[in-house]
Amino acid sequence: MDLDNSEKISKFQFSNWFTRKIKSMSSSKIDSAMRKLFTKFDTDKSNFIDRKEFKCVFTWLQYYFDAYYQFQYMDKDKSGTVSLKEFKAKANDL
Ligand SMILES: [Ca+2]
Ligand SMILES: [Ca+2]
Repeated sequence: MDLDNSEKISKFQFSNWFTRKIKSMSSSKIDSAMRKLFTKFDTDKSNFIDRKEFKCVFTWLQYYFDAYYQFQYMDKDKSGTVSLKEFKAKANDL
């Protein structure tokens, strides 16, 4: 994931990973995931996402990216999990 071995991952790496992740899912899985997401964001159940609702989509994506980014940052040894040691080491920086 951290292709250039820098401490942080770029948005480009993230979108690459995201695209690969999506591609590895079956289309029916993607379909149901998208449906779930859409329903979640379509708060007034109009079957459309309007501008106001889209703000939530954007916030969510931002949040998702930040969470992923922070995880990569904490997972020092790139094991895919954050150990208590890693957690403690980085918790103060958050
Ligand atoms: Ca709506
Ligand atoms: Ca780790």
